[in-house]
Amino acid sequence: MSKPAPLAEQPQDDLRHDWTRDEILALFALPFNDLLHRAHETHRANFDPNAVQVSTLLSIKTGGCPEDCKYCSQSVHHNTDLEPEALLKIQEVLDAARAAKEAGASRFCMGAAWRNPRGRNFERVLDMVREVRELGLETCATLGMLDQDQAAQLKEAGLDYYNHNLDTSPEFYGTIIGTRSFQDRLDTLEHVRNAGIHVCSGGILGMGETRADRASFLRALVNEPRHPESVPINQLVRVPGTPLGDVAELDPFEFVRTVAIARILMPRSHVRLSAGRSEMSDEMQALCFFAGANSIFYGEKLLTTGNPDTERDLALFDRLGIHPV
Ligand code: SAM
Ligand code: DTB
Ligand code: SF4
Repeated sequence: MSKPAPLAEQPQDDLRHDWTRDEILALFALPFNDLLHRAHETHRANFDPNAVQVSTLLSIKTGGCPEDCKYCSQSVHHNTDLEPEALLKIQEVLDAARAAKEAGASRFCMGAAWRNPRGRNFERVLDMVREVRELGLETCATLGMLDQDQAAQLKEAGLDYYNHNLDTSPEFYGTIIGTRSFQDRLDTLEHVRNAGIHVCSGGILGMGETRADRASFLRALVNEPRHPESVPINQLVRVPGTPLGDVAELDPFEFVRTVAIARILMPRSHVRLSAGRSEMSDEMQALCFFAGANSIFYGEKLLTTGNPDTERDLALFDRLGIHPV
């Protein structure tokens, strides 16, 4: 039997890329049970409903970032307690990748607090990608903006996924980030797609955006030329010292609704229940899995903030009959 085409090349001709914001708002307006039922049916039709993909994150270069993203602990524009660190050595990254594999992760995601990668540091990241892949892990990186040539070099090194989030709606974007535009982000995603790397792109909920913004954010994702293969939905981690450090909490049901609608709009994408799980109850996470979330970040740390202990996650999987993949 011939090998199936890589995900990033599989046809999406049967999937919609022409959603309007009003159609998406109509999904938000459905009674909660009706919405969850529809999302779960979509989920079941496309995935094993009891399988959750697990990736482990490592911050390979921490803090000192010139960008001004208002949510971020790593921006030089904010006064957080974070100690900046230079780019890690390859050996340090490999040790962490081996440990992640032993703990059960199938993908290893390397994050750097850069506007964009450059020079020798980029060469070192290419080596990291090559060597992490040799350990038998899928590779993912999030390094900021990429040009076409950099995306091609990452593909050549064996990068499977590139994470670059739209973060929020085009309308709300400017209140959150001033140093790079929404279009810059779309351009990077185009370079990643052109290079044949799987796209991981999503955003953050709970930054003070409206429901209309959440609808418009999902619309921007789904109306891209291809649905991203992976869609991280982060709940804002409110970091003291950032401009969003004490923004009001989002209604948890609104978060679950957004996950459900991401599942309906992008039926074959992995929807990742990303940052913010430490603040979520087990019951809320279970609702998100029912609504169609089927991947998580696994391991005690995200990039600079906490994530549930692996024991808690494994116990939750066990209680729910979920198996990690
Ligand atoms: N510097 C690169 C960039 O921004 O493209 C890569 C790393 S950046 C930390 C990756 C993503 O993490 C951001 O786009 C944002 O969506 C998410 N993120 C960062 N800080 C967060 C926070 N406090 N709460 C939730 N998500 C956050
Ligand atoms: C994504 O969407 N979420 C991850 C990953 N992509 C790189 C990062 C979450 C960061 C949360 C805040 C922190 O730990 O610094
Ligand atoms: Fe820098 Fe990324 Fe944080 Fe923005 S989200 S400040 S680009 S590390």
